Amino acid sequence: MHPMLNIAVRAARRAGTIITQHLSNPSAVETMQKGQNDFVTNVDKQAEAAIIEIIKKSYPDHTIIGEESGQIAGNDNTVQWVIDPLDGTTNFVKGFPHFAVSIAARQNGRTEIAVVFDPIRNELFTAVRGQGAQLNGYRLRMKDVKSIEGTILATGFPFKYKQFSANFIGMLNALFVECADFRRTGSAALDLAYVAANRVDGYFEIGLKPWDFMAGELIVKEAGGIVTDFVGDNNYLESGNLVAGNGKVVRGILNKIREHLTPSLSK
Ligand code: 2AM
Ligand code: CA
Ligand code: CA
Ligand code: CA
Repeated sequence: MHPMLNIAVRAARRAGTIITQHLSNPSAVETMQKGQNDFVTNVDKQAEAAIIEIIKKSYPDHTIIGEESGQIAGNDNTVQWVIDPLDGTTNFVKGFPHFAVSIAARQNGRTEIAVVFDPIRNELFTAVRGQGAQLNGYRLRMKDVKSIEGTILATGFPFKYKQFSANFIGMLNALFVECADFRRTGSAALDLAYVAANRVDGYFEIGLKPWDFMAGELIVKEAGGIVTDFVGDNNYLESGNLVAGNGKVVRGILNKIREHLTPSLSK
């Protein structure tokens, strides 16, 4: 196994254990408000600390960017770890059992390895650049879905960006004419992993952060899919607006959302 993937998997499993232990012991969970509709718990922080400790032990010089810790600069700034210790905190706080640990490592601006781990189902999604994506060791290959007709699409509501809610509802409305249905699971990392695993046919969301999608992006690409921003370019690292699926599904989504974009969503 790729040595960095090995470390990422070990760190994700350790974080997963911390999370599931607390799921069965809710009195030990302290929830704090970060912003409107935005929560963090002591478990997010503990899980992130455990991941950072494991990475630092093997790679003391690497730079780490975590949702809860921000950037921890290392001497070697060519390698960057991007981690979301608990993607789906709102689900976790409600006891809604759907969330994941997301860890990616980038070298010279390219994602090399990715892990999305669902500790409840014990599902480990991994990818190594150029070597494919796997779920629990089985190769993932996306299906050749021909259009968005009859598809199941995952998405997330722009809960932090209510100024886009009319645009977003417009997008849903336009897509709903052709697709079969939507899923809104509350974990962007798992949404992307599920695209790779053909559990949903496509995905789009407004305003993600790098740690939400960095691992899932590589898993989709290595399973044969593509990821774009809302106009089919690749400025999603800056904009956080993502569309994912096979080429035909992504094109279908882009065509439907086009008329509901504002200038700030057109990237
Ligand atoms: P988080 O749990 O790591 O914060 C995109 O939908 C991302 O937004 C999710 O993966 C989730 O990441 C985050 N998020 C934060 N608050 C949310 C909420 N109220 N509903 C859904 N997602 C939320
Ligand atoms: Ca969060
Ligand atoms: Ca997240
Ligand atoms: Ca998180």
